[in-house]
Amino acid sequence: MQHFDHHDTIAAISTATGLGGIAVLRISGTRARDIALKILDTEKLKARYAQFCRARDPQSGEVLDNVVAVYFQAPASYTGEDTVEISCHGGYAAAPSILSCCYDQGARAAQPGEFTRRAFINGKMDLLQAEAVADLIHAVSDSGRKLANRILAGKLSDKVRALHHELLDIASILELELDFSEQEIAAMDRKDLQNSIANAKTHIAELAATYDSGRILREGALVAIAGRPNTGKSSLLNALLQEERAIISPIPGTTRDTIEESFLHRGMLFRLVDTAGLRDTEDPLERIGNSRARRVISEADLILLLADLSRPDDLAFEIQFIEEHKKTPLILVFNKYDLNPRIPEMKDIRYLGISATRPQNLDILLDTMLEMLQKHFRLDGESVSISRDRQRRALLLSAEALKRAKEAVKKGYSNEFIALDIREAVDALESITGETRSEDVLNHIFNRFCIGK
Ligand SMILES: Nc1nc2c(ncn2[C@@H]2O[C@H](COP(=O)(O)OP(=O)(O)OP(=O)(O)O)[C@@H](O)[C@H]2O)c(=O)[nH]1
Ligand SMILES: [Mg+2]
Repeated sequence: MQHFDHHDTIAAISTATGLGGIAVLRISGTRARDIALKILDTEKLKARYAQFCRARDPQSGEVLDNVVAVYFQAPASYTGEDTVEISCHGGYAAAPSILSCCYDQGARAAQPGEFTRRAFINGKMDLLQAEAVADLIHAVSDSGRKLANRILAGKLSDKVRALHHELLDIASILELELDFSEQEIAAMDRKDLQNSIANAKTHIAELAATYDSGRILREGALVAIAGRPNTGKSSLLNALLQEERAIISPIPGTTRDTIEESFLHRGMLFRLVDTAGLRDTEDPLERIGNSRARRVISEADLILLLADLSRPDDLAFEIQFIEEHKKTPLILVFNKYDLNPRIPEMKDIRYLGISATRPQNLDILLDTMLEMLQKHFRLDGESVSISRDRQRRALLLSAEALKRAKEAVKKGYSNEFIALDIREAVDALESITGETRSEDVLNHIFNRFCIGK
């Protein structure tokens, strides 16, 4: 278990290690300005002004670099504390030499995420927003960036707060009834109470159900390319990636392993997985490949089921497959359109003809993929989804407690009893925004941050 002394002044290089034009070093805490003034050969560090000056080793007097320093006076800084940001030259030498002087002058090395942790502790942001900071840094797609920005702007916090209010209303009614005897106040109709609790539970469960969309926006959609051997799955992967990633051959059963590659289309990340062709086989390696394929297919957010237009007659396998995977969005992709442009008529299923090798209709395929994911997971540009398992678990815990509360009302239990469950539901919601917090949870969240953030 880590212990943080929040009174220490901390320092770290906030930019990534490596060659680059500039690096930014951050010092935060009550001594930040003092320490900076010892290193910088300037008398003045006026709040919010960019000060061009030299950084010097106070012990040897050696000039380390020419820098620009900005002083942010508490509480008007990222952390809410006095902070100095020093921009110096990038690369491996300049910033570390200045950082080392900060340590000499009494600053402590910042832990991963410690600046943001302080921002949270000082009320600059709640836990959801702190997590969104990490999400923004880790975002690899426009959709991930947009979601992180919506959460940073407080849109998810607003939703959780609204749910919190809903529960507090219920709790206050129960308490009011407890405080006054039945003569003084008319008790809320038990049916109404049950309905209020049921409604709150539905709203909480709805937010929990946005987890998949949040995950997709952040980490990308898992798209399984599946189908019988030789239908052109690996060819499609290569065509979309525009590189010879997977081995292609006319021999059925070429691909054994699953091959995953990421691909961006219109700001959305697809995690494309090429899989082994599905068929009954005695070949032990192919059997392993088949079971790996089945696993990816069962986890997929979207399945591209490839069928071969050069042997169009028998679609029994595909029809059976579609039947078995009704829960997952699926596109039936008739490949080798260049060999045979006659696409069979299908019912109740999205389908289209493409050629992986020619290539033809790949743009239409990509847009169809995007559209199906958007529809199924309700990924419109404005939606706010939860994005972490931690958040989902807390919501489910809250919904679970409400379910017990509703049962308790139904069974005619006393208000004290019902209030306990409601309290638990409230606590679970508060843990999401960090109103109630444990060091363990904070360590878990902030340890995943980069140093210097
Ligand atoms: N004419 C034509 N041939 C294609 C097309 N797509 C794939 N092929 C050919 O079909 C054969 C099989 O292609 P693969 O991409 O290896 O098929 P696969 O589905 O990955 O096969 P397995 O890995 O064995 O399951 C190769 O000879 C490809 O060149 C297409 O759109 N048009
Ligand atoms: Mg293959």
